[in-house]
Amino acid sequence: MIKGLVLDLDGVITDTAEYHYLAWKSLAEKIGIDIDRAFNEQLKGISRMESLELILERGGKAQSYSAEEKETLAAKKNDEYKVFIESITPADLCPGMEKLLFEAKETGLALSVSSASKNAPTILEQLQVKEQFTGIVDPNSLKKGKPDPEIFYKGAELLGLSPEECIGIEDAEAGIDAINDAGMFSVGVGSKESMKAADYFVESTKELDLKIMIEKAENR
Ligand code: B16
Ligand code: MG
Repeated sequence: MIKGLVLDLDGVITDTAEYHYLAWKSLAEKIGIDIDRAFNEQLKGISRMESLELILERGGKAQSYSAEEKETLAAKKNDEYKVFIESITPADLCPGMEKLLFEAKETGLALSVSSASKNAPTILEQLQVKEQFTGIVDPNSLKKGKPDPEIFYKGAELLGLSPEECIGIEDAEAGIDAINDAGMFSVGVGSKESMKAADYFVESTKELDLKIMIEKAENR
C-alpha cells in the first residue's frame, strides 16, 4: 500500500534549472569557459561539485584548479544562485503541484524531498510549502549522489516508510535510476525518450494525477 511521496525538487516542485544555468554561466565566463543551455541539461539533478567538474572538463581545465580553489569557485556560483532564488514565490510552483500536494495531504500521504540541492529548505520556504513536508533529505549526509539509491532510501526513512510504500517522482534520468534501485515505484516527468526507465511517466507536472499514480504503483 502506498503511504508516501518522495519528491525531487528542481524540475518537479519548481524549476530552478534556469537559475542554476545563469549562475554557472556567469562563473564559467569568469574563468574563460563558455556553456549553453544544451550543456546545462547535463547538470540537472547532479551535485554542485559534480556540475563544476563537468564545466571544467568542457573547458579543458579539469586539472587547472586545486580542491580548495574548486570549493571557492563552487561557493561563488552558489552566492549568485542564492540571489536568484530570493525572488522565488508560490507562483513558481510547477504547474499542478499545489493541487498534487493538497490531494496528497487529503489522502493522508506523507511527503518528503530527495533533492541534490543544499538550497532545498530555503527554496521550499520561498514557495511556502515547506511545512507540508515531513522531511527533507540533507545532501551533506549522503555518501553518493544520484543515480545511487541512497537519497531515496533516506527520503522513505524520513517518513518511517519502506521504499515499497512510497512513490518517487523525478525529472532526471539519474534520479529515475536512483528511485528504481531503491525499490520504489518511479514516476518520471519528461519526454518518453528520457523517461524510458520510469515505471510511469508524464510529459508535464500538470499531468501528475495522484489517483492514477497510486493505482499504477499498487498494481505493479
Ligand atoms: P545546489 P534536484 C539539483 O536539484 C539540480 O537539478 C542541480 O542542477 C544542482 O546542481 C543540484 O540540485 C545541487 O544544487 O547547488 O543548490 O546544492 O533536481 O536534485 O532537486
Ligand atoms: Mg530534478
